[in-house]
Amino acid sequence: MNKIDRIPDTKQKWFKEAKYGLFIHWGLYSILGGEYKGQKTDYISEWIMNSLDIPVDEYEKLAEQFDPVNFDADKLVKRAKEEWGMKYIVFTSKHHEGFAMYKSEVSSYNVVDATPCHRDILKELAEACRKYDMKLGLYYSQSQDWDDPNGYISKSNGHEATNREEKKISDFQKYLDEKVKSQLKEILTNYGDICLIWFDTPMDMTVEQSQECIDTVKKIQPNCLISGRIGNQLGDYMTIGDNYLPRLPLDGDWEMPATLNDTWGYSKFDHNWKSPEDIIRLLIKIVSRGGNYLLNIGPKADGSIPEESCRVLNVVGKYLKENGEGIYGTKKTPVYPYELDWAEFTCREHKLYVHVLKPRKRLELLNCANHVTRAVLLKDGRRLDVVCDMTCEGDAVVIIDIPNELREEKNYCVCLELEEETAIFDPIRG
Ligand code: H79
Repeated sequence: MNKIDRIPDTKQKWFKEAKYGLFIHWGLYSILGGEYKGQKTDYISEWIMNSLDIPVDEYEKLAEQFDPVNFDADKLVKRAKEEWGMKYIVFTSKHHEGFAMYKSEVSSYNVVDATPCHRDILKELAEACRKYDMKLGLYYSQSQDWDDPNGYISKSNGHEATNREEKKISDFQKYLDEKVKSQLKEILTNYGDICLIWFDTPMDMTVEQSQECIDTVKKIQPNCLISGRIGNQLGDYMTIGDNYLPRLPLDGDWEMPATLNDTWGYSKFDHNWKSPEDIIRLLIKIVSRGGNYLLNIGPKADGSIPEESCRVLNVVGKYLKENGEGIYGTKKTPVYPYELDWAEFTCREHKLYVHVLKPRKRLELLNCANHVTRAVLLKDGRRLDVVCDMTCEGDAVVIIDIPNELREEKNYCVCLELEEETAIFDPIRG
């Protein structure tokens, strides 16, 4: 079978069940917050070095300002786990800018050697993750590196990068051999269990070069997963395009990386925050289509988390606390034949979860042909009246009465216990 046709399967229960992870984009770009010398970037803020063509030696000086006095790894991981309901964290150990957020022996362009704070941020995070039993994955930009003369640099911003010369591909191999593989070894050796390496933007990497990265990872931590963006369809799971939600359920293991506003790194200017309702709906859609939602925060340079992010994540976390049974460990869900604005569905064996996202007096599931033995409100375990019926037109319908005091409420979940193993949605008949 062609690799391309392979259904990605991590064979790892935790990944299949996790459903919700926290992406953290933090680096020197966080200091700029989308603005350099009075010039704002129109693009995602972590790309500012590239988009504004900041010369390497100027950009490197930013490290002298990095002193995150308000970064508290323990508090962040505890929050992610207990308040926000995330099951794993993915942290930028090195983004395209080339700066390592951990103590590297390979390059002194790292957070311990090049900054006044001398703190190994990754170590702090890894210790907190161990303490709270949180899985930790690491973003590592294996191909673009705007600091290393042999790393790729994207020229897709419509103009040639002025601070770099055209490079031969043979030089990329040198960068791969000398920086990437050595740094991968460091992050996989010195920080305990790493659940995945989040490779990104493979550019023109060859099959062999992708495989070399994979071999480097697996030799040290065989259970460490490889993101889809290692390139050449060699990842352990599929990584969907940034902020692109698949319209239909997808077979196999996949993950959608996404932002809360329109940038990954911190930006002073981006106030386009999604609402908690947007995020809850996206989470349920992603989960019902079989994927994991990797949702991003971009800490400020001082290590604090933007207040707006926390506000949204807190509300989503509350939904998960009350209704997590309808999210974690659920399975790809059959496509319900109608577009409803008030409900989304998830499922597991013998259970169909109706996530109610707008106020309703009653839930009518036209064309749902299951025999429902019980309907339970997840947040308090109370039983709701349910009838499996037939409409005047002869279609199957399941009707759940919503008690008076809940009729103005939204964002709750009803579990339907089914005689059948799966949800049965009849096709639309005229
Ligand atoms: O880490 C985040 C992004 O920085 C990274 N992937 C997520 C998880 C990413 N790398 N590349 N891309 C996203 C594609 C980026 C394309 C663009 Fe641009 C960057 C569009 C706007 C800025 C390059 C520069 C193309 C146009 C201008």
